[in-house]
Amino acid sequence: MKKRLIFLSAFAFFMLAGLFAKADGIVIDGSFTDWTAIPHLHTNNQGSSSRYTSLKAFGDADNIYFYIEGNTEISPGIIDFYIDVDNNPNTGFISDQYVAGSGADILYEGGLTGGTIYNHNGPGNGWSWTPSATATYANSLSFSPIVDLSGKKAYEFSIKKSALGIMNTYVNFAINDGNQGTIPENNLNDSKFIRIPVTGTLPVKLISFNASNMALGVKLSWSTATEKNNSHFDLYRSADGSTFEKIGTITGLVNSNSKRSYSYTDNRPLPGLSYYQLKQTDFNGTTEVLDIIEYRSETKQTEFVFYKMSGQDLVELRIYSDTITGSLFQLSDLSGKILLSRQINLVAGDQSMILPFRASAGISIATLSTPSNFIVHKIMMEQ
Ligand SMILES: [Ca+2]
Ligand SMILES: [Ca+2]
Repeated sequence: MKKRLIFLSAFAFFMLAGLFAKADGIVIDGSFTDWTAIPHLHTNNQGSSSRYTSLKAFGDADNIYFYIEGNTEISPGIIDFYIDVDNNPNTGFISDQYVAGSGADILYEGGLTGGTIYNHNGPGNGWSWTPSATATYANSLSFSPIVDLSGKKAYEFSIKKSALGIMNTYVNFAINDGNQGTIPENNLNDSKFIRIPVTGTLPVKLISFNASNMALGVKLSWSTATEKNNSHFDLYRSADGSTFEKIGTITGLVNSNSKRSYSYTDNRPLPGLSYYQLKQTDFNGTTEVLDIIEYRSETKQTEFVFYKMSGQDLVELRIYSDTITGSLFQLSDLSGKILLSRQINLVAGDQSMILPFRASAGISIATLSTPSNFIVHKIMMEQ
Protein backbone atom coordinates (compact mmCIF):
# COMPACT_ATOMS: atom_id res chain seq x y z
CA MET A 1 0.00 0.00 0.00
CA LYS A 2 2.81 2.38 0.93
CA LYS A 3 4.67 1.59 -2.28
CA ARG A 4 1.58 2.40 -4.28
CA LEU A 5 1.27 5.82 -2.59
CA ILE A 6 4.88 6.68 -3.35
CA PHE A 7 4.35 5.68 -6.97
CA LEU A 8 1.26 7.89 -7.23
CA SER A 9 3.08 10.85 -5.64
CA ALA A 10 5.97 10.50 -8.05
CA PHE A 11 3.55 10.23 -10.95
CA ALA A 12 1.72 13.39 -9.82
CA PHE A 13 5.02 15.23 -9.51
CA PHE A 14 6.07 14.37 -13.03
CA MET A 15 2.66 15.33 -14.37
CA LEU A 16 2.94 18.73 -12.65
CA ALA A 17 6.53 19.22 -13.80
CA GLY A 18 5.41 18.52 -17.33
CA LEU A 19 2.56 21.00 -17.08
CA PHE A 20 4.80 23.75 -15.76
CA ALA A 21 7.39 23.14 -18.47
CA LYS A 22 4.65 23.58 -21.07
CA ALA A 23 3.30 26.73 -19.48
CA ASP A 24 6.63 28.45 -19.06
CA GLY A 25 8.37 27.87 -22.33
CA ILE A 26 9.04 25.97 -25.49
CA VAL A 27 9.76 22.26 -25.56
CA ILE A 28 11.27 20.74 -28.70
CA ASP A 29 8.92 17.80 -29.02
CA GLY A 30 7.04 18.16 -32.32
CA SER A 31 3.97 19.54 -30.57
CA PHE A 32 3.32 23.20 -31.30
CA THR A 33 0.73 24.23 -28.73
CA ASP A 34 3.59 25.84 -26.79
CA TRP A 35 3.91 28.38 -29.64
CA THR A 36 0.26 29.49 -29.60
CA ALA A 37 0.82 32.71 -27.69
CA ILE A 38 3.95 33.68 -29.61
CA PRO A 39 3.36 35.87 -32.67
CA HIS A 40 4.75 35.19 -36.12
CA LEU A 41 7.90 37.28 -36.44
CA HIS A 42 7.91 36.99 -40.19
CA THR A 43 5.52 35.82 -42.87
CA ASN A 44 6.82 35.32 -46.39
CA ASN A 45 5.17 37.26 -49.18
CA GLN A 46 6.86 35.09 -51.77
CA GLY A 47 3.75 33.03 -52.49
CA SER A 48 4.08 29.63 -54.04
CA SER A 49 7.75 30.07 -54.99
CA SER A 50 8.79 29.47 -51.37
CA ARG A 51 7.87 26.35 -49.50
CA TYR A 52 8.59 28.11 -46.22
CA THR A 53 5.89 30.52 -45.13
CA SER A 54 6.56 31.86 -41.65
CA LEU A 55 8.77 31.90 -38.61
CA LYS A 56 8.32 32.29 -34.89
CA ALA A 57 11.18 32.59 -32.41
CA PHE A 58 11.56 32.91 -28.68
CA GLY A 59 14.55 33.31 -26.37
CA ASP A 60 14.87 32.18 -22.77
CA ALA A 61 17.86 32.19 -20.46
CA ASP A 62 19.64 29.30 -22.20
CA ASN A 63 18.26 28.82 -25.70
CA ILE A 64 16.76 30.46 -28.74
CA TYR A 65 13.79 28.48 -30.08
CA PHE A 66 12.49 28.54 -33.65
CA TYR A 67 9.24 27.42 -35.20
CA ILE A 68 9.29 27.09 -38.99
CA GLU A 69 6.09 26.68 -40.97
CA GLY A 70 5.70 25.87 -44.65
CA ASN A 71 3.41 24.29 -47.17
CA THR A 72 2.91 20.54 -47.47
CA GLU A 73 5.93 20.19 -49.78
CA ILE A 74 8.59 21.12 -47.24
CA SER A 75 11.06 18.32 -46.72
CA PRO A 76 14.29 19.79 -45.36
CA GLY A 77 17.51 18.59 -46.93
CA ILE A 78 20.64 20.66 -46.37
CA ILE A 79 19.58 23.61 -44.28
CA ASP A 80 21.70 26.74 -43.86
CA PHE A 81 20.71 29.01 -41.10
CA TYR A 82 22.51 32.24 -40.49
CA ILE A 83 22.67 34.20 -37.26
CA ASP A 84 23.99 37.72 -36.97
CA VAL A 85 24.86 37.22 -33.32
CA ASP A 86 26.13 40.71 -32.53
CA ASN A 87 23.15 42.36 -34.22
CA ASN A 88 25.64 44.16 -36.46
CA PRO A 89 25.26 43.70 -40.21
CA ASN A 90 28.78 45.12 -40.72
CA THR A 91 30.54 42.18 -39.06
CA GLY A 92 30.64 38.59 -40.32
CA PHE A 93 29.36 37.47 -43.71
CA ILE A 94 28.17 40.53 -45.58
CA SER A 95 28.00 39.89 -49.30
CA ASP A 96 28.53 37.00 -51.68
CA GLN A 97 25.19 35.29 -52.12
CA TYR A 98 22.03 34.78 -50.14
CA VAL A 99 21.91 35.95 -47.41
CA ALA A 100 23.70 39.03 -48.67
CA GLY A 101 23.87 41.84 -46.16
CA SER A 102 23.03 39.75 -43.14
CA GLY A 103 26.30 40.24 -41.27
CA ALA A 104 25.93 36.62 -40.14
CA ASP A 105 28.58 35.54 -37.66
CA ILE A 106 27.35 31.94 -37.23
CA LEU A 107 26.19 29.42 -39.83
CA TYR A 108 24.61 26.06 -39.21
CA GLU A 109 24.73 23.79 -42.23
CA GLY A 110 23.15 20.39 -42.07
CA GLY A 111 19.87 18.58 -41.66
CA LEU A 112 17.46 17.92 -38.85
CA THR A 113 19.54 15.01 -37.59
CA GLY A 114 23.12 16.25 -37.96
CA GLY A 115 25.35 19.03 -39.26
CA THR A 116 28.04 21.55 -38.39
CA ILE A 117 28.11 24.93 -36.68
CA TYR A 118 30.55 27.37 -38.30
CA ASN A 119 32.01 30.74 -37.35
CA HIS A 120 32.62 33.29 -40.05
CA ASN A 121 36.22 34.41 -40.55
CA GLY A 122 38.01 36.36 -43.23
CA PRO A 123 36.61 39.25 -45.23
CA GLY A 124 32.93 40.06 -45.15
CA ASN A 125 32.55 39.39 -48.85
CA GLY A 126 34.02 35.88 -48.61
CA TRP A 127 32.33 32.52 -48.14
CA SER A 128 34.78 31.69 -45.37
CA TRP A 129 33.50 29.59 -42.51
CA THR A 130 35.41 27.59 -39.88
CA PRO A 131 33.81 24.80 -37.86
CA SER A 132 33.29 25.89 -34.27
CA ALA A 133 35.86 24.45 -31.87
CA THR A 134 33.30 24.03 -29.13
CA ALA A 135 29.75 24.18 -30.48
CA THR A 136 28.53 21.01 -32.17
CA TYR A 137 25.22 19.67 -33.39
CA ALA A 138 25.14 17.27 -30.46
CA ASN A 139 25.82 19.77 -27.71
CA SER A 140 23.99 22.82 -29.08
CA LEU A 141 21.05 21.91 -31.29
CA SER A 142 17.78 20.11 -30.91
CA PHE A 143 15.30 19.52 -33.76
CA SER A 144 11.82 18.09 -33.83
CA PRO A 145 10.77 15.99 -36.80
CA ILE A 146 8.64 17.58 -39.51
CA VAL A 147 5.02 17.38 -38.48
CA ASP A 148 2.02 17.29 -40.79
CA LEU A 149 -0.60 19.83 -39.78
CA SER A 150 -3.77 20.37 -41.73
CA GLY A 151 -2.66 21.80 -45.08
CA LYS A 152 0.83 22.68 -43.89
CA LYS A 153 3.94 21.31 -42.24
CA ALA A 154 6.09 22.62 -39.43
CA TYR A 155 9.08 21.83 -37.29
CA GLU A 156 10.76 23.41 -34.31
CA PHE A 157 14.32 23.57 -33.14
CA SER A 158 16.50 25.25 -30.55
CA ILE A 159 20.09 26.41 -30.36
CA LYS A 160 21.98 26.97 -27.14
CA LYS A 161 22.99 30.56 -26.55
CA SER A 162 26.38 29.30 -25.36
CA ALA A 163 27.04 28.17 -28.95
CA LEU A 164 26.57 31.70 -30.21
CA GLY A 165 28.88 33.69 -27.92
CA ILE A 166 28.13 37.15 -26.65
CA MET A 167 24.81 38.53 -27.82
CA ASN A 168 23.02 41.82 -27.67
CA THR A 169 19.29 42.18 -27.07
CA TYR A 170 18.55 40.85 -30.54
CA VAL A 171 20.06 38.57 -33.13
CA ASN A 172 19.21 38.67 -36.82
CA PHE A 173 18.30 35.46 -38.54
CA ALA A 174 17.76 33.96 -41.98
CA ILE A 175 17.26 30.40 -43.20
CA ASN A 176 17.93 28.86 -46.60
CA ASP A 177 16.86 25.28 -47.09
CA GLY A 178 18.57 24.37 -50.36
CA ASN A 179 15.92 25.00 -52.95
CA GLN A 180 13.12 24.18 -50.54
CA GLY A 181 12.59 27.73 -49.41
CA THR A 182 13.96 30.68 -47.56
CA ILE A 183 13.00 32.91 -44.69
CA PRO A 184 12.95 35.79 -45.28
CA GLU A 185 12.11 35.90 -48.97
CA ASN A 186 14.88 35.26 -51.42
CA ASN A 187 16.56 38.40 -52.75
CA LEU A 188 15.20 40.46 -49.91
CA ASN A 189 18.04 42.92 -49.58
CA ASP A 190 17.39 43.96 -46.03
CA SER A 191 20.36 43.88 -43.72
CA LYS A 192 18.24 43.34 -40.65
CA PHE A 193 16.61 40.12 -41.84
CA ILE A 194 14.48 38.78 -39.04
CA ARG A 195 15.13 40.37 -35.69
CA ILE A 196 14.72 37.95 -32.83
CA PRO A 197 14.61 39.02 -29.19
CA VAL A 198 16.93 36.83 -27.14
CA THR A 199 16.87 38.34 -23.68
CA GLY A 200 14.40 35.94 -22.17
CA THR A 201 10.70 36.40 -21.68
CA LEU A 202 9.12 38.45 -24.44
CA PRO A 203 7.76 41.75 -23.13
CA VAL A 204 4.34 40.75 -24.37
CA LYS A 205 3.01 37.42 -25.58
CA LEU A 206 0.12 38.22 -27.85
CA ILE A 207 -2.74 35.75 -28.12
CA SER A 208 -4.84 37.52 -30.75
CA PHE A 209 -5.42 40.81 -32.55
CA ASN A 210 -8.71 41.32 -34.42
CA ALA A 211 -10.74 44.03 -36.06
CA SER A 212 -14.52 43.96 -36.18
CA ASN A 213 -17.06 46.16 -37.88
CA MET A 214 -19.23 48.33 -35.65
CA ALA A 215 -22.06 50.69 -36.51
CA LEU A 216 -19.64 53.53 -35.98
CA GLY A 217 -16.03 52.64 -36.55
CA VAL A 218 -13.89 49.57 -36.25
CA LYS A 219 -13.33 47.81 -32.96
CA LEU A 220 -9.77 46.58 -32.48
CA SER A 221 -9.46 43.86 -29.86
CA TRP A 222 -6.39 42.08 -28.60
CA SER A 223 -5.40 39.90 -25.72
CA THR A 224 -2.12 39.00 -24.11
CA ALA A 225 -0.99 35.84 -22.35
CA THR A 226 1.77 37.60 -20.40
CA GLU A 227 3.20 41.09 -20.09
CA LYS A 228 6.54 42.07 -18.67
CA ASN A 229 7.71 45.65 -18.13
CA ASN A 230 5.00 46.72 -20.58
CA SER A 231 4.45 50.47 -20.78
CA HIS A 232 1.84 50.79 -23.51
CA PHE A 233 0.37 49.69 -26.81
CA ASP A 234 0.14 51.91 -29.87
CA LEU A 235 -2.32 51.33 -32.68
CA TYR A 236 -1.62 52.35 -36.24
CA ARG A 237 -3.75 52.39 -39.39
CA SER A 238 -2.64 52.24 -43.01
CA ALA A 239 -4.28 52.33 -46.39
CA ASP A 240 -1.44 50.49 -48.14
CA GLY A 241 0.15 48.28 -45.47
CA SER A 242 3.44 50.19 -45.46
CA THR A 243 2.78 53.78 -44.35
CA PHE A 244 1.11 53.71 -40.93
CA GLU A 245 -0.56 56.55 -39.06
CA LYS A 246 -0.86 56.36 -35.28
CA ILE A 247 -4.48 56.37 -34.16
CA GLY A 248 -4.31 55.65 -30.45
CA THR A 249 -2.44 54.57 -27.34
CA ILE A 250 -3.57 52.24 -24.58
CA THR A 251 -1.70 51.85 -21.30
CA GLY A 252 -0.38 48.36 -20.59
CA LEU A 253 -0.57 46.44 -17.35
CA VAL A 254 3.21 46.59 -16.69
CA ASN A 255 3.39 42.98 -15.52
CA SER A 256 0.83 40.25 -15.93
CA ASN A 257 0.88 36.48 -15.97
CA SER A 258 -2.73 35.89 -16.93
CA LYS A 259 -4.83 36.58 -20.00
CA ARG A 260 -5.71 40.26 -20.42
CA SER A 261 -7.98 41.75 -23.05
CA TYR A 262 -7.94 45.22 -24.56
CA SER A 263 -9.96 47.09 -27.13
CA TYR A 264 -9.85 50.37 -28.98
CA THR A 265 -12.37 51.81 -31.42
CA ASP A 266 -11.13 53.49 -34.56
CA ASN A 267 -13.75 56.18 -35.15
CA ARG A 268 -12.28 57.16 -38.50
CA PRO A 269 -11.98 53.90 -40.41
CA LEU A 270 -10.96 53.98 -44.02
CA PRO A 271 -13.41 52.76 -46.63
CA GLY A 272 -12.46 49.50 -48.34
CA LEU A 273 -9.23 47.67 -47.46
CA SER A 274 -7.01 48.96 -44.67
CA TYR A 275 -4.37 47.64 -42.29
CA TYR A 276 -4.01 47.88 -38.54
CA GLN A 277 -0.74 47.50 -36.67
CA LEU A 278 -0.34 46.79 -32.96
CA LYS A 279 2.91 47.94 -31.39
CA GLN A 280 4.14 47.55 -27.85
CA THR A 281 6.68 49.66 -25.96
CA ASP A 282 8.37 48.60 -22.75
CA PHE A 283 9.77 50.88 -20.05
CA ASN A 284 13.23 50.67 -21.60
CA GLY A 285 11.80 52.31 -24.71
CA THR A 286 12.10 49.14 -26.81
CA THR A 287 9.30 48.89 -29.34
CA GLU A 288 7.99 45.72 -30.96
CA VAL A 289 5.45 45.30 -33.73
CA LEU A 290 3.20 42.57 -32.31
CA ASP A 291 0.93 42.09 -35.32
CA ILE A 292 -0.42 43.63 -38.51
CA ILE A 293 -3.87 42.68 -39.76
CA GLU A 294 -5.91 43.42 -42.86
CA TYR A 295 -9.40 44.81 -42.53
CA ARG A 296 -12.08 45.36 -45.12
CA SER A 297 -14.82 47.81 -44.23
CA GLU A 298 -18.23 46.13 -44.35
CA THR A 299 -20.33 49.28 -44.42
CA LYS A 300 -23.43 48.57 -46.48
CA GLN A 301 -25.99 50.99 -45.11
CA THR A 302 -26.05 54.72 -44.62
CA GLU A 303 -23.76 55.70 -41.77
CA PHE A 304 -21.70 58.68 -40.70
CA VAL A 305 -18.65 59.55 -38.65
CA PHE A 306 -18.15 63.00 -37.18
CA TYR A 307 -15.11 64.30 -35.35
CA LYS A 308 -13.19 67.42 -34.44
CA MET A 309 -9.93 67.93 -36.32
CA SER A 310 -7.09 68.02 -33.83
CA GLY A 311 -6.00 71.53 -32.82
CA GLN A 312 -8.26 73.30 -35.31
CA ASP A 313 -11.69 74.91 -35.31
CA LEU A 314 -12.75 72.45 -37.94
CA VAL A 315 -14.80 69.27 -37.90
CA GLU A 316 -14.89 66.47 -40.44
CA LEU A 317 -18.04 64.66 -41.44
CA ARG A 318 -17.69 61.39 -43.33
CA ILE A 319 -20.81 59.78 -44.68
CA TYR A 320 -21.49 56.52 -46.45
CA SER A 321 -24.83 56.61 -48.25
CA ASP A 322 -26.52 53.61 -49.81
CA THR A 323 -28.27 55.84 -52.35
CA ILE A 324 -28.42 59.29 -53.97
CA THR A 325 -30.55 61.40 -51.67
CA GLY A 326 -31.00 64.69 -49.90
CA SER A 327 -30.13 64.77 -46.18
CA LEU A 328 -29.96 67.00 -43.14
CA PHE A 329 -27.04 66.83 -40.72
CA GLN A 330 -27.44 68.47 -37.32
CA LEU A 331 -25.34 68.77 -34.19
CA SER A 332 -27.00 69.81 -30.96
CA ASP A 333 -26.09 70.04 -27.30
CA LEU A 334 -27.80 68.02 -24.56
CA SER A 335 -30.41 70.76 -24.05
CA GLY A 336 -31.47 70.43 -27.69
CA LYS A 337 -29.87 73.67 -28.89
CA ILE A 338 -28.75 73.29 -32.49
CA LEU A 339 -25.04 74.06 -32.87
CA LEU A 340 -24.52 73.14 -36.51
CA SER A 341 -26.93 72.35 -39.32
CA ARG A 342 -26.23 71.46 -42.96
CA GLN A 343 -28.38 70.25 -45.83
CA ILE A 344 -26.29 67.82 -47.85
CA ASN A 345 -27.01 66.17 -51.18
CA LEU A 346 -25.53 62.72 -50.78
CA VAL A 347 -24.02 60.62 -53.53
CA ALA A 348 -24.08 56.85 -53.30
CA GLY A 349 -20.91 55.67 -51.51
CA ASP A 350 -18.32 57.52 -49.44
CA GLN A 351 -18.11 61.28 -49.09
CA SER A 352 -16.48 63.62 -46.62
CA MET A 353 -16.54 67.32 -45.86
CA ILE A 354 -14.69 69.64 -43.56
CA LEU A 355 -16.75 72.31 -41.82
CA PRO A 356 -15.66 75.30 -39.74
CA PHE A 357 -16.90 74.81 -36.19
CA ARG A 358 -15.62 75.84 -32.80
CA ALA A 359 -16.29 72.82 -30.64
CA SER A 360 -16.61 73.08 -26.90
CA ALA A 361 -15.68 70.08 -24.81
CA GLY A 362 -18.44 67.72 -23.81
CA ILE A 363 -21.16 65.55 -25.22
CA SER A 364 -23.10 66.54 -28.33
CA ILE A 365 -25.79 64.76 -30.31
CA ALA A 366 -25.22 64.38 -34.04
CA THR A 367 -28.04 63.31 -36.35
CA LEU A 368 -28.27 62.56 -40.05
CA SER A 369 -31.73 62.31 -41.54
CA THR A 370 -32.69 61.22 -45.05
CA PRO A 371 -36.14 60.24 -46.40
CA SER A 372 -35.41 56.64 -45.40
CA ASN A 373 -32.93 56.91 -42.49
CA PHE A 374 -32.54 58.70 -39.20
CA ILE A 375 -29.17 58.09 -37.56
CA VAL A 376 -28.18 59.43 -34.15
CA HIS A 377 -24.75 59.36 -32.51
CA LYS A 378 -23.60 60.71 -29.22
CA ILE A 379 -20.33 62.56 -29.84
CA MET A 380 -17.70 63.20 -27.18
CA MET A 381 -15.89 66.37 -28.18
CA GLU A 382 -12.38 67.15 -27.02
CA GLN A 383 -11.37 70.76 -26.64
CA1 LIG B 1 6.92 22.12 -28.80
CA1 LIG C 1 27.42 40.45 -37.39
